[in-house]
Amino acid sequence: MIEENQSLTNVGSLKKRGGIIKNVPGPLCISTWAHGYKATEIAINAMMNGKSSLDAVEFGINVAENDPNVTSVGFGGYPDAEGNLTLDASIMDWNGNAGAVAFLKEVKNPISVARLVMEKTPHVMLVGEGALNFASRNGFKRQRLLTPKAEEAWEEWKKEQEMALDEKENHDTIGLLAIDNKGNMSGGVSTSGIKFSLYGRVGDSPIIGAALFVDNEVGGACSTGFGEISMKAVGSFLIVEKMREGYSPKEACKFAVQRIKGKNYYNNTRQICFLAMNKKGEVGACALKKGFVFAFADGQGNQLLQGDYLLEE
Ligand code: SD4
Repeated sequence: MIEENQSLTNVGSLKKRGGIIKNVPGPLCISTWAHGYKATEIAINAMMNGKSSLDAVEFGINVAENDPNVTSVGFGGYPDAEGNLTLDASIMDWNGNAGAVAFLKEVKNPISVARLVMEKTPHVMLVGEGALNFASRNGFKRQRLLTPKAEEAWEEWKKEQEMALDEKENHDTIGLLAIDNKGNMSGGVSTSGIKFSLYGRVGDSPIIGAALFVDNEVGGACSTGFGEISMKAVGSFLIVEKMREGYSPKEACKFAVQRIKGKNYYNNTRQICFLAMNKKGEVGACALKKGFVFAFADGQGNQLLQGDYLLEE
């Protein structure tokens, strides 16, 4: 396993590579940001050992959720403006099944709860206290998730109160898409949301079609960044539908970001990033602004790549 800093200096460019093509079937996965590297490592190993893409998505995302240094996911996530840490997640499998939780407190692994919602209930989403009760009934431990580091950052922010919403250094929601040995695709997203946002705010991550969409006939997409943008544009669904029309994952992500840029949400100051993979194993990524990296892993290894982007700043 390589350190995050080390992997960042090794980052390659998807643009230079012109996209990656892998002949499926065969395990393959992609995940957002530098911490996606550890997640894809776990996910690819699981699939190499015969696990399904759904297991791979859950296990990979659990890695980021359990890591206190990933401050936008699970344990160690930064809280909202009132100091509450609430978590959102969604998951989809190759049969079009979907599960999600939003505004979940005190449970470290929202992606696993989302999976349970998908598998054990007729519903797609549980929120807040209901989601917490459901998780508790199903054996998930309730625990304090706010770390001293996150609490200190919140205290600091309260003192400053410079901005109502502070998205600096806060882009590390995890999204992961995987294809297993059988050629089945699954995807998942997990986050603690935009730090210091209004109490009660839920972003795109638990919204099927916004931060996540998988159609096993076509492919899948996920988003990270300022979730309100992806919610307004229904970004991941849009990308999968463009791939259905014949766009490559890279072209489809770019199409979505171009549309978003044209809408000029928030004067195009806030970052939004999309990652997609089709059934052929082609991969693409595009962000509004520079800086989006993602991990790509197959049977041959794991690498960090740079996504395309439309704006330098
Ligand atoms: C949200 N999309 O809650 C998430 C935040 C995020 O990287 O992706 N940060 O809006």
